[in-house]
Amino acid sequence: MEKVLVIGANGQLGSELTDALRKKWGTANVIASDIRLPQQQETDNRFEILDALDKAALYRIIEKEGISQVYHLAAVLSASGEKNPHFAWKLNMESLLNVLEAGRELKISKIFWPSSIAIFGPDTPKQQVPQLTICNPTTIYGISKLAGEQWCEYYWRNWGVDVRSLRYPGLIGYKSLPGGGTTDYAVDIYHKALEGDTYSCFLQKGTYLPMMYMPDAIQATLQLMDAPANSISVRTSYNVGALSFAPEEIAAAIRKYIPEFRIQYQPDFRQKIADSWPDSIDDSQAKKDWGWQSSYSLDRMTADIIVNLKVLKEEGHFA
Ligand code: AKB
Repeated sequence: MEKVLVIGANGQLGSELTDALRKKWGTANVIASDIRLPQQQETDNRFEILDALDKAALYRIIEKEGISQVYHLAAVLSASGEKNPHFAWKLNMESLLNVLEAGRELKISKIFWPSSIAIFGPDTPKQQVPQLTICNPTTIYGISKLAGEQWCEYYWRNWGVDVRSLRYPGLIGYKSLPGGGTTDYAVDIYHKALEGDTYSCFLQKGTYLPMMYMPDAIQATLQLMDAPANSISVRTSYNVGALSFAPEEIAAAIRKYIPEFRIQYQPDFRQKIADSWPDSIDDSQAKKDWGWQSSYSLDRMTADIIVNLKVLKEEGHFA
């Protein structure tokens, strides 16, 4: 039985991954942590306040709880990172080094750390980006993720720390609101559609980006973490692909359920970030090594989100 610590558990990915880990390992064996308490919490759920930059506090929790797996999700994303690049670098890098050091010194058996398609830049091929390619990211978030990937491989190679990673595309979930990303429009748009508003999109028509529905992201993460160590040939971070669409295509998918929905385009500074990223990802290595396969099309994801988000909104979530 594993004892799991999730760092950054209140975030969009963190909240859903923590639920999945609780189902897998049992509520008592999963400790969620974040810099502040979650807005809602089940009484049985275990939670610790943890600043990911506080190495001593991190070590205390790991030792007190006998933690064997850490999922380190806390990060400043691409759009927020451009507003405060030095802080983004500090949080993203120092917190990762704290966790890797804990892996080495406290002998944690497995670590998960997310990378991102933000490691790619304008020199990267646009279509079906291979696992190994030119990166040259232009955002501080992308630079920190690319450096982080190298640190992960370094800890594996030199000290055998079993750290595993995925280059997530833009993640789309309906259970919580995203914060600070460039791909966030693909979450906001469903909220606006259900509120009966016109959506003002901060990316322009024709901006294709790699995206993934949250259940696929959770599935990929659990599958990677369950894979035998000798099947993991990539110790930087795996390309994982699922969807690739532009704003007008997600709007058209929504209109199948809400025909009166309208979108308008008002690109801002995030357009430049989106333009520096690829359109689609070649994930054949992940398929070969640990059997990755996505399940959701744009239409299937949209159907699922519209039904479930409508219920959440009627129940007063996000009010
Ligand atoms: C962002 O937009 O910054 C993130 C990412 C692609 O990692 N969603």
